[in-house]
This record gives sequence, C-alpha cells and structure tokens, in this order.
Amino acid sequence: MSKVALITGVTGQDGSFLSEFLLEKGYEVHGIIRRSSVDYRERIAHLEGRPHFHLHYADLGDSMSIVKVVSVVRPDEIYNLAAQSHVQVSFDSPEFTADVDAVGVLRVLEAVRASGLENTCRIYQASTSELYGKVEEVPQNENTPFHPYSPYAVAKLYGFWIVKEYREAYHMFCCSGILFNHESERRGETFVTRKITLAAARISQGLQDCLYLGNMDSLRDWGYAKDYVECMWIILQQDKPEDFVIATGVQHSVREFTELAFKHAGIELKFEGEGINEKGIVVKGPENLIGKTVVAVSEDFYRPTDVVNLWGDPTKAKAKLGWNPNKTTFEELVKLMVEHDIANVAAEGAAAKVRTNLAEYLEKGIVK
Ligand code: NAP
Ligand code: G4F
Repeated sequence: MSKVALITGVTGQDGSFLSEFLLEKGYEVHGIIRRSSVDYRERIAHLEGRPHFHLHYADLGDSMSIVKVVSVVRPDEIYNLAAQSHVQVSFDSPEFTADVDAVGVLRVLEAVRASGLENTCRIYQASTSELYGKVEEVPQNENTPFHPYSPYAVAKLYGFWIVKEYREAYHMFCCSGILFNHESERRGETFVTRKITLAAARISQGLQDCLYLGNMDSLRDWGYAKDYVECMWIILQQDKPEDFVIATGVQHSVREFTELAFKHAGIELKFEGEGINEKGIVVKGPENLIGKTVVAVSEDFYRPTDVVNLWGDPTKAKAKLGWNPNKTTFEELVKLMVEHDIANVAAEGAAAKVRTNLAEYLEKGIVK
C-alpha cells in the first residue's frame, strides 16, 4: 500500500516541489486548494490529472473544511505549508496572517484528533527562521532564543509552540522544520530574490528601466527550495519527532544577491551612495545601459521592523538527518534563477512589462 500525504499550501513554491518529490517516492498525494477567481495554479498545472495526485477545496481559516478533508483522506503524513507567507504583507493584514499562520496550525492538529488519527498521522509544520527575528545570537541554531519581529513571525511562533504542545500533551508525531530562506525559479515574484532575478532578466532585455529595493544591507541564509522539501520528508521519517534548523550555513546580503544576479544577466554594476540614496550603476554590459542607474532604493520597501541578520547553523540536521547544506550553492541558486527568468521573459515579451508593474503595485500595497 502506498503512503498517503496531505499537503496544505500545495500551490505554493514548496508545495509544488514537495508534491513532485512525494509522487516520485510512490505516495498518494492530496493537496488543498482555495477557490480563486482566476483559478491560476501554474506551479502544479503539470501534475493535475495524474492518477496519484488529488486536489480538495479547503481553507486553513475554515475548520470544518479541514476536518472534512483530513477525515476523508486519512493521511499518514500531513505537511502544513499553507500560510500568508509574505512578511511585509503581514503588516498590512495582521489579523488574517494570525488566523492562517497561527490558529490555522491549531485547526490542522485538531482535525487530526477529531478524525481519530492522532496515533498514526505524522505532521510537519512549516516553521521559519523569522522566529529569531531581532536576532539574539549568530549563527542561529535550535537553542537560540526566539525574538519574532513582524506580525508574520509572531503568528508563526504560535504555530511552533502549539506543535510542541501537542507533541508533549498528546504524544503526537508532530515537528517543526525551522527553515531559513529558500528560493527557486518558482519563488513568488514579490520576494526579494525573485524580484531581483526577474528585474535583471527584464532590464537586460529592455523591458524594465529600474529595480527598486528596500534594505540592501539585509543578510540572509539562502538555499534552494528543491533541496529543502526533501528535508521536510526526512524529518517525518525519523524514529522520534524533533524540530530541526534547515539552512546552508552561508550568509549573503541583498546587495550581493543583486550584484551576482545582474552579472549572470550580462550586466556589471557599481554601487554608489548610501541608504535611500544608494544606486546601482551599469559599468559593463549592453551599450545602451552603460552609465545608467538600474537599481535604486525606495522607502516603499522598508518594513516597520526588519529582520536583518539571519544565518543558520545546520549542525543538528547534518548529524541526524544526513542533510547536505551545500547541495546547491548560493552561486548555483542565483544562476539557475536568472537563467530561468531570462528564458521566461524572452518568451513573455511585452507582457513581461505589465507583470513588472503589477508585482510592484502588489508589493507596495497600491490598490488605487
Ligand atoms: P508560498 O509560495 O507563499 O505558498 C503559500 C501557500 O499557502 C500557497 O499554496 C497558498 O495558496 C497557501 N495558503 C495561503 N493562505 C491559505 C489559506 N487560508 N488556506 C489554505 N491555503 C492557504 O510559500 P512557500 O515559500 O512555499 O512557503 C511554504 C511554507 O513555508 C509557508 O508556511 C511559509 O511561511 C514557510 N516558510 C517559507 C520559507 C521560504 O523561504 N520559502 C522559509 C521558512 C518558512 P494560494 O496559492 O491559494 O495563495
Ligand atoms: O525576500 P523577503 O521578502 O523574505 P523574508 O522577509 O526573509 O521572508 C521569507 O523568508 C522567511 C524565512 O526567513 C519565510 F518565513 C517567509 O515566509 C518568506 O519566505 O525579504 C528578505 C529581505 C528582508 O530583510 C527585506 O527587508 O530582503 C529585504 N528587502 C530589501 N528590498 C526586500 C526588498 N524584500 C522584498 N520582499 N522586496 C524588496 O524590494
């Protein structure tokens, strides 16, 4: 009998990679989706219609729908990836973020109990390095104190603790993966890495004039999402439930990411000025761009409180899970994202310009 997995957040970056991974392992994969007016599920479109891949309408804000799906699917493993996952958006929609990212986790745990699966179903909770927030030590490991620094992180902290509570109170096999930032060619277009790789591709093809960013000094430990979803599965295959930090152990700034991404797009940048006046000017590349400012800073992308120094220590994951933190290096990650976006933008042509504007409006919260 093949194992049955239920993935919340199946349409997201991680959900789509995890679906592919579990199907490959012979799982029966069920995912929950939300109704959308455009019904746009591009990340999983290639999986729809496959015999072992099933979709169900449900919402993490709606307990009844979660109980119904869990009791019908009766999964061996649940991967709770669904979340309002954008930190900046959590300042604009804090209550929604709390409902989905905090209470939503409780709803999943209770649905498992209500379905009588608490002794058989293993649960993975998508926790985050944002819990370390205003960091109290570098690098961060499983024992580093949490200091959440956004409505998103505060909500995720509840998710982390309620998972721990159910593990201890009801002896459920539920664990949190404290994952540091992981990116890919499927990353949402308003997260900084994808925003940069798309802009580099569009600027190199004359479809965008300038990339506007917020805090370029911010430091992150960036890995490749495809490598990270494998770890989610390994965490659930252990003899006992435990929480793990998953990270590369290597840190870079937003500025370094930008510099490298543009380099892969054939544009060499020189940075001048500081803070809000900083600019990235083209020193090598297409003739018509030499001397032009293609990267600038906009206050619109500063956050009320920003997490600026994330750096993970994956020692425990290496020792206990056999995790290889350097399977895909930072350089390889940036290259694969830029190469994907160059091809993507070339195929999209003029439509790419419309999408640039849309992504920027969405991120700035401009809905006028
Ligand atoms: P993502 O691309 O933003 O995907 C989020 C998923 O959650 C989407 O499928 C979304 O569905 C779904 N969702 C949102 N609200 C929902 C609701 N009320 N009910 C049901 N589904 C809902 O995020 P990701 O990057 O794949 O991340 C996956 C998880 O890991 C998230 O929980 C995130 O917070 C966490 N995490 C991510 C990272 C990272 O660097 N990527 C690091 C640490 C932790 P729609 O498509 O319908 O919007
Ligand atoms: O790419 P980001 O929006 O990701 P952030 O805030 O680190 O959150 C992501 O990773 C978390 C794991 O640590 C996940 F839990 C979460 O769900 C999400 O996947 O921003 C990264 C950094 C921030 O410091 C931000 O201030 O980049 C800085 N930044 C600078 N300019 C920008 C921009 N971020 C965005 N989104 N857009 C900018 O223009």
